[in-house]
Amino acid sequence: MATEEIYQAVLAYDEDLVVELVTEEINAGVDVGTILNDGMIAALDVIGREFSEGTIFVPEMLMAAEAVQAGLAILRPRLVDTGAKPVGTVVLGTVRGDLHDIGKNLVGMMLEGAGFRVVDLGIDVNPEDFVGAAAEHDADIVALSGLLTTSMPEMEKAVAAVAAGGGGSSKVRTMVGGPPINEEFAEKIGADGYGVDAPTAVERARELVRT
Ligand code: B12
Repeated sequence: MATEEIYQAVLAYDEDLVVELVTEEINAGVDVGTILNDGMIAALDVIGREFSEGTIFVPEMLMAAEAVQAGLAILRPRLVDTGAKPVGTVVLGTVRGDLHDIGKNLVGMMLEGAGFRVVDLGIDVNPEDFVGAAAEHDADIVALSGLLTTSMPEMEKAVAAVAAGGGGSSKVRTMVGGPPINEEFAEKIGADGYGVDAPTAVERARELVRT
């Protein structure tokens, strides 16, 4: 089964093969969610475990990430082009000190697919830049991603900065996510929403623009 082959290709850091197999799977009509979750994200979880165990190091983790990014680029049009009407604007970014962006990118694609305009500020974003972009783009939501435990205090600072309403953006709501984040933490830092994954991010964003 080719989804299993995609999983193996990520674990083999074979970017070209990932691209080839993802293209094949899409053409064969395989569900995008299956390719994503069972193929690519499942492999990244293994990579994370191997890194924790010390059997692989940062260069290998980076190669696996690049293979997944290449596969995601092929899935992107399927996730984004739904023709949905604009429902709101989301400023999105990974918090200061954190360079991980695969999950953020996925959240961005799914939000776009659900009809949100997404302004992606990238990685390592300062609290002031979230505030500035929210005002500039008249955002409804600022969505913050963080993968490191050291990102958690940065997330708290960014949420506080947005909530303080710098730049006249006091109506802006905040939404947070990433593996070290949970509902309790989101509540503790005063975020308006938390999502465990990209589909939940879309649900939360819809709720936030409705309320
Ligand atoms: C790939 C990877 C890297 C790549 C990142 C490349 C890139 N372009 O992103 C590289 C090699 C650069 C890297 C570097 C490092 N990494 Co790293 N990395 C990973 C790895 C293997 C995968 C992350 C990933 O992309 N997952 C797949 C995506 C789709 O999942 P996700 O990010 O969780 O996103 C989903 C949800 O969380 C949610 N979500 C995410 N964001 C948001 C935002 C909102 C608003 C919402 C609602 C939802 C949401 O939706 C997403 C989609 O479903 C993880 C292990 C793991 N399995 O998570 C380690 C991991 C995160 N890294 C780790 C570490 C330690 C590091 C380094 C410190 C290593 C080092 N010694 O240098 C550096 C840090 C660099 C930095 N300053 O950021 C640790 C973190 C430990 C911790 N608790 O702090 C992990 C967990 C590995 C481990 N087991 O030890 N890493």
